[in-house]
Amino acid sequence: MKERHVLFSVLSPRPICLSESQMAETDEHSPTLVLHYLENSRSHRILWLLEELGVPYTLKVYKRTAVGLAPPELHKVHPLGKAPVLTDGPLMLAETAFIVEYLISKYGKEKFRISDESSQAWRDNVFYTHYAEGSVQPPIIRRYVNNKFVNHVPIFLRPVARVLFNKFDVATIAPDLEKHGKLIESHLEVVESKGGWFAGTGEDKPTSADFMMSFTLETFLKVAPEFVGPKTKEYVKRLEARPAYQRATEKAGGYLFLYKD
Ligand SMILES: N[C@@H](CCC(=O)N[C@@H](CS)C(=O)NCC(=O)O)C(=O)O
Repeated sequence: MKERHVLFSVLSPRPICLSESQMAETDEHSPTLVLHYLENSRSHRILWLLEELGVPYTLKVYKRTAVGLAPPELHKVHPLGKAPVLTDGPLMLAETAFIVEYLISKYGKEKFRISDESSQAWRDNVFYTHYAEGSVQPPIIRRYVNNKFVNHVPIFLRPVARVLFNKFDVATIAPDLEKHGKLIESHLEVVESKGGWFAGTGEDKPTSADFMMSFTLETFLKVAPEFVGPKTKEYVKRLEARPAYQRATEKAGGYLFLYKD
């Protein structure tokens, strides 16, 4: 019996199954990558990765609504209406980390991959790939949303709202962010002599952890620069200086979270 590959589709009630020959066909005729990109968002990780990979893709940029949410058109693309979403032929992929891993595994060849699964580099890469969205992004978003909320409170109530939110921040969000800032800084100190990227492979190559941590650190710097160490700042500058990163920013028509000293 022919081997079958089970592929992922959010919209399909059942997984899509393609045979070997169908897989080859899909690859051959692939015009197929479409990135649904919400402005100033996590989508920037994927745009940067696509530019690094040098694969052809179509970019669809969506503007945020007046209150900063995704527009209704993005809800037509995916049930959650969140970005990024990537389609590759018949496949629809959501969740940044999944998209990053999918792209690197399908299009990365030796680029951006760590083959030795028993190495510390492999473990660090997997850890930071998941840590980005799973652990450090939530307190960053909490502070970002709180700040936004306070600025939308009617002006005469704003001083009170500021005091209340500040109390909450000092008690809960700030200590968390401080711990994350220290962990990241000390890790970047360790990998400094090993290529300087999150996995510390010894080579000058970003891996999935770096694509994931890019938006995370940029937003960290925006909302809590007081907890971001010097090595982390240097790291963000270095990734933003890469030609592929700059092409990504240009194609997106700008990006609000670029790091400014
Ligand atoms: N964990 C998801 C989060 C997706 C997400 O929340 N995306 C934001 C952009 S940064 C979004 O689409 N926000 C618009 C909205 O919620 O309406 C991922 O990593 O893809």
